[in-house]
Amino acid sequence: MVSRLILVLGDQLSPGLSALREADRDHDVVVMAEVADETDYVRHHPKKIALIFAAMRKFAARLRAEGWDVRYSQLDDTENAGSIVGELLRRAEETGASEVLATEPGEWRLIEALREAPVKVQILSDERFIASHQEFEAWAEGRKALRMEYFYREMRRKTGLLMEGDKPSGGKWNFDHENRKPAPGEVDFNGPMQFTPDDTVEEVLALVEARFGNHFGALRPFWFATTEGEARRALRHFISKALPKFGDYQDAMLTENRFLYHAVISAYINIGLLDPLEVCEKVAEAHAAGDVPINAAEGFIRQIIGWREYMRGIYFLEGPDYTGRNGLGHKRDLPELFWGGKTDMLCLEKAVGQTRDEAYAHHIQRLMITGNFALLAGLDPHQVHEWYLAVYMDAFEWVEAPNVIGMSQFADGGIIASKPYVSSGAYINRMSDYCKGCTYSVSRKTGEGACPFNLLYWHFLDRHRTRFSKNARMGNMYRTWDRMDDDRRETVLREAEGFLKRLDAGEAV
Ligand code: FAD
Ligand code: DLZ
Ligand code: SF4
Repeated sequence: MVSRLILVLGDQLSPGLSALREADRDHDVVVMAEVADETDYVRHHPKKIALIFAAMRKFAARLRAEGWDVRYSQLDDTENAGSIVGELLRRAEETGASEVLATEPGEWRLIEALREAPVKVQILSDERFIASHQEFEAWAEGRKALRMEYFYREMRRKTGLLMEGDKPSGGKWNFDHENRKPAPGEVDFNGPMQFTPDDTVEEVLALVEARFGNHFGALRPFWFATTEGEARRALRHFISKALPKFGDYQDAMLTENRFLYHAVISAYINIGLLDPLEVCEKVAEAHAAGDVPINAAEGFIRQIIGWREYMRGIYFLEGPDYTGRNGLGHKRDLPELFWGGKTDMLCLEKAVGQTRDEAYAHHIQRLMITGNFALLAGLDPHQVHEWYLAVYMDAFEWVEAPNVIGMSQFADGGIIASKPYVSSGAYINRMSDYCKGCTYSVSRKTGEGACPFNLLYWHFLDRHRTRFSKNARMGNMYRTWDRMDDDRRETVLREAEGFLKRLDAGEAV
């Protein structure tokens, strides 16, 4: 007699998942399902769907080998109900189970669907994180500003990572000011470890090609890790070959190098193939062994126990309406260039092109190229959010939305960022080699061939003067703008308007 169904979602592929730990292998049945509702709620990149399906199928095989009864539905099964709740109901009828045990999903949408399901569902906490919801709420309680840095220090104390007693290793909590070197001339890292597709992956690739070949994004070559073992090898490769220089070049961008010294493990952590705390422990060990400098180890660990945990905390603290926020009232539709439409802006063309090919772009490309452009141009933050959720292989709403709505688009009114992440072309030129090959001229502020970032930057500041001119961190920017003579300011605004009109008209810009 089957007692309960144990739901395992496509981003819950961890052997230590709370629902599996609570389950009884002899009486409970694991339910895993590839379903149209999950592939279609945004038009996911084909590589992302393939990664999730391949990793799901292999995780199901692993559970079966460990003695679990797994009912797995493939997307093209004729009986497939098309949604997670539909599949649970079908399996309940099939097995006679009357109760479901689930680990909390990473999206309000699915949490609500489970809460409203016409079957009893017990939702357990997702314990694959360092801070529980209650801990984050307690930290946030009564604070005027929820700054990541202070939360991060709590997480350092809690985990003991890079701590000497109650003091941070190296005498400082944060080595960020050592992590802003511009793009290096040469990169002595060949990129993330790549894996040749086996039969399971090939089967999934054929399915995804047939069903989702018309989604934005290249499916092949497909080289991602799809098991815990492969993901661990990819992590070891990163730690030994790239991590020592991760800190120095974290913010750099290069036309011919898509990965620089980045780990490319976010998707593996987010779907459960790697455990975030274990990843950080391995990094701390490499530092203790003298193989990795403190600025790299601290910079990396901060991203995971700081930013990643903090983003999740904000998502669950702020509630289901977070993705609808639009604090700056931006309404412009996402232009075609985000879907690979022609543009002369080389930085954007490269960031979007790489996203199409790899379902990956690193942090500064997401923040200071596509995100910066979207914010300066006043794009509707919800459309921007849906774009990021669709195109990146690591995108799940709990981590994507705070990064996009909060950090990148300032649409949450400043909960996450104390000032908007905006820049003119000068920043992009300093941190990358894009401008050298661009049709636009980064040094031109107005006139024929002037870099659009230069025009839009001032247009943004000018149109949001009431909101930002009192912000202490933006005073210098407004003073520079105010020092320009009237004619120049007028020219900048007129040319920026002209650019936005061409964008709205669907012209290639
Ligand atoms: P590395 O640069 O090597 O960093 C190491 C790890 O730190 C990452 O694997 C990731 O787990 C973690 N990390 C770093 N920065 C962040 C951050 N801001 N938030 C959460 N974790 C972080 N990350 C996602 O996992 N999913 C997303 O959907 C996502 N959307 C983003 C959207 C925008 C607009 C921005 C600015 C950032 C977004 N990020 C997102 C954060 C970050 O860009 C990615 O985690 C990172 O690029 C993943 O590549 P990597 O593994 O090579 O990371
Ligand atoms: C992203 C995704 C996709 C594309 N497909 C599935 C699927 O078919 N079955 C499944 O269980 N999960 C999938 N996922 C991941 C879910 O969308 C994810 O669990 C929720 O968004 C919560 O984070
Ligand atoms: Fe981008 Fe402007 Fe540089 Fe061209 S000149 S690559 S548009 S920042």
